Amino acid sequence: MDESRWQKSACILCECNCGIEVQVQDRSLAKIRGDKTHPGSEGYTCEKALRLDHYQSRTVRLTSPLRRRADGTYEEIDWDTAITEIAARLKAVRDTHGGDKIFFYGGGGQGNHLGATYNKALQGAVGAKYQSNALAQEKTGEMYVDGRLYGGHTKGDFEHAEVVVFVGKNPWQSHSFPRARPVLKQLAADPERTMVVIDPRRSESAAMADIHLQVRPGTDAWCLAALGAILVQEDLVDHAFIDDHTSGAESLLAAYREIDVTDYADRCGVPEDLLRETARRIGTAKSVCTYEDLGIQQAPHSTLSSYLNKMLWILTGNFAKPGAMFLHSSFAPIAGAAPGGGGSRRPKSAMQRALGTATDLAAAAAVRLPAVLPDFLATRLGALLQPPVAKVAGGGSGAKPTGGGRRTPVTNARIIAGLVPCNSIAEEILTDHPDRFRAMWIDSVNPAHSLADSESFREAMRALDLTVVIDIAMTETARLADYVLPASTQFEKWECTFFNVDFPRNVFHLRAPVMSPLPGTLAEPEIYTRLIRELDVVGDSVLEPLRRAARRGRKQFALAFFTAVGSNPKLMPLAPYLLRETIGETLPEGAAGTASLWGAAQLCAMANPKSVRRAGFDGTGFEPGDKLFDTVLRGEGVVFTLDDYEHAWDYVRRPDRRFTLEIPELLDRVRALADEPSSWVTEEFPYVLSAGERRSFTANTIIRDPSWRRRDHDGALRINAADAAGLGVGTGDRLRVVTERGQADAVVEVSDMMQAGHISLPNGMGLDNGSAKVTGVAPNELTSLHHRDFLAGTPWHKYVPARLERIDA
Ligand SMILES: Nc1nc2c(c(=O)[nH]1)N[C@H]1C(S)=C(S)[C@@H](COP(=O)(O)OP(=O)(O)OC[C@H]3O[C@@H](n4cnc5c(=O)[nH]c(N)nc54)[C@H](O)[C@@H]3O)O[C@H]1N2
Ligand SMILES: Nc1nc2c(c(=O)[nH]1)N[C@H]1C(S)=C(S)[C@@H](COP(=O)(O)OP(=O)(O)OC[C@H]3O[C@@H](n4cnc5c(=O)[nH]c(N)nc54)[C@H](O)[C@@H]3O)O[C@H]1N2
Ligand code: SF4
Ligand SMILES: [Mo]
Repeated sequence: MDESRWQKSACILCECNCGIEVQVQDRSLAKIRGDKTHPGSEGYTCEKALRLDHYQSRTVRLTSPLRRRADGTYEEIDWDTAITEIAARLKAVRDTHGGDKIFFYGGGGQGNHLGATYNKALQGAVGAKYQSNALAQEKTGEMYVDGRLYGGHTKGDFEHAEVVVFVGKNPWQSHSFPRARPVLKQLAADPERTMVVIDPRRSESAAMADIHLQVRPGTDAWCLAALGAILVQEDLVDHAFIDDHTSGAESLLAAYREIDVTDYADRCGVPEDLLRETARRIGTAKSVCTYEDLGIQQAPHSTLSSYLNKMLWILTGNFAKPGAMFLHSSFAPIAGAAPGGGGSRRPKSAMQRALGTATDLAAAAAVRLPAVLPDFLATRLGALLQPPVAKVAGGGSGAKPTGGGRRTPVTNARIIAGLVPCNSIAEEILTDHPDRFRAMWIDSVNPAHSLADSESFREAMRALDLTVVIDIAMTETARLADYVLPASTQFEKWECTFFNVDFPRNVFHLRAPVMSPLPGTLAEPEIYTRLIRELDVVGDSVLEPLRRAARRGRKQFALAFFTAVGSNPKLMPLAPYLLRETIGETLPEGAAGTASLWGAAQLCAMANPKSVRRAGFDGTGFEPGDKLFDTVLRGEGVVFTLDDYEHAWDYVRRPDRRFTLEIPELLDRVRALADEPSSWVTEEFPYVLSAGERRSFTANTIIRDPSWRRRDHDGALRINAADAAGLGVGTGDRLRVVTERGQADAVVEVSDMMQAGHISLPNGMGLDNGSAKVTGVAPNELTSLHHRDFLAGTPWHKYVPARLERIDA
């Protein structure tokens, strides 16, 4: 490999995955720049991408599978031994307790989802039924609301909106949409446009905003309810939109009419006049979009706040037009379907097309399709065709409005989007209940650091019969596992993410490796493939005909593949593995692991035929999917769907394409706000600690080398000047933070960002990198499991009651 050339890749530090170009020298990323040809990021990166070599070559890497000894130390074992032993132990758990007792956590981080497709296949191979990942401690409340309202994920057109509302979101630091900083700067500079930020803290974004609603921590529900109430009471709602595009508005509007705006303004600490000015601006703008994030999703009333936030743009008709909100396509699901399920017109017609395609091809090839194929395509394949958050929570025709859905086996917690609430995981394990989980499979995540109440999680891991971690480093979680499997980094293998959430152009980027794998490591697709082979769940009688078809050509393969899984639905969960073992063998050297994306590309083309065709992938039958797959294999960012603004309606998963506004269990909560307390601190713990703020040098726990941070090296505890003076401390001093669950010492930064009574610590700190030295506070040593949302079970990381103590005493 010519190492001085620029190679295309992407940043892996947040879900934007900005396109980058790198030069490699001696296995390090010697030069990094933004990729101007990338259709999403267009050359943009933030300062963090330029420090990616701290991930690639300054992480103390794992280079051999490790097995835990009885005394808690680890010994190196070879890959064959690891695969054989782990497969045997998985089988033992499955045969003794049932495959559903093997719990899967993670599967991908901010940059690596390719392995997750094979992780799903392993779940299928052992008969697992329960899984989760970080989305179930942030996004499941919003997913629930999205599922009930319209059955899809929404995003905003921030580049063109006249009014943008950020709710508990600091995009200057955390990004989450392409080219966030230039977009924010333009918004702030344009006198015709208004930026609203709802945040108790004067964040970088709040400081740029035209309107900053500086709520008291945790009181967003009152703030958002008051904004909606003003829209309704001052008649700023879009009646035509409500009449034409929604159902169930009456009870919602009635609830808003009853709200005492003056009282709610008082409760959230924002002047009533400012709330009225904001609501009027929202109610009269040509276009409005909103972005909600952790500030409400990890705070009291989070699911309710998501509902109230969405009403701001729905009541004002801000959907499917420039500058407004939209639903979008997805290349592949990032989470599963969940309780309820809306009647969906699009997937069904997509299935009919798929069936038509298969039938035509069968006729051409003079093959008889199995009789079960129509049924299969209408049911099983349909589930796969759903976008990430479709069918999240009922609504639509035939679905129970309560969104009953699946529950966890021990604590009966609600499973949303197929994910067990993160705060329930330890509780599902630390019990005598016969249905408790017995084994845990952990990949590309660090739950012993990222889940609330780290001590409970550590106990849970120790209580299990088998724990396996796949990671590149010996993390806080890996150190508790029975087996640790070393992965190649995201620059040493083919990778991609399914964070493809844009509109009207949606971008998918499959990245090629920029260097060879570190000896001893394997890419996840290879790890899973070896394990599934060892589990021996698919015989050669299935694989051989598919291999032969793959050698004959893509069309023949497509037909054989869909026919095989159609006639034997048990093969469906194993589809990524089948593809890897068959069509994977026809792909360029080292790229066999991308085979699952052939299936994803086919399903994407079937689910979004017009949009995929508009993006340039045309033809009949399986051709569009094949073309899409071949194009992504070039290793560049690819626009895979192209829409017009009004096409956003096509993504609404409802037979009548109407939004279902009434969510009874949340409406009850809206009404209850009038009489509820709006503060949860106590005399013993009088401060609100936000445990896990995004700063210029935080990136979850992806970079372990502390020297990557150019600022805020210690991860300071931010505190308001009056509070600091009261405690007699200044910047650089240390304070002890004490919560009901733990305590930690932190370096103080007196900051005018903070309001009195509110303190904050950054996320992703408290890691070591192979030595005992740890920098900063690991936030979840301070958080508890029981502080969580009533409906989604999402944690209150942003609202941890705490007290501060001087250390010198
Ligand atoms: N630099 C950087 N960027 C990242 C990441 C990272 O680690 N570092 N992580 C990525 C990930 S995984 C995610 S999920 C996103 C998260 O992105 P954000 O949600 O934007 O990140 P946070 O800083 O955790 O929280 C946002 C804001 O919520 C505010 N907040 C605290 N309490 C409340 C409250 O009660 N009400 C309101 N309205 N606001 C409150 C905080 O002051 C903060 O400014 O960032 C992504 N981007
Ligand atoms: N208190 C508090 N807790 C929080 C948050 C908060 O704000 N406050 N934020 C929450 C949020 S929003 C999120 S998203 C989570 C994030 O927390 P997690 O979901 O646990 O994810 P990461 O911290 O990103 O961990 C990524 C892991 O993947 C490993 N890794 C990197 N590359 C590869 C690879 O190619 N293959 C494999 N197998 N592994 C790899 C890294 O070494 C690291 O161990 O944290 C959550 N926890
Ligand atoms: S951290 Fe996020 S915004 Fe910054 S370069 Fe990486 S992907 Fe882009
Ligand atoms: Mo996140």
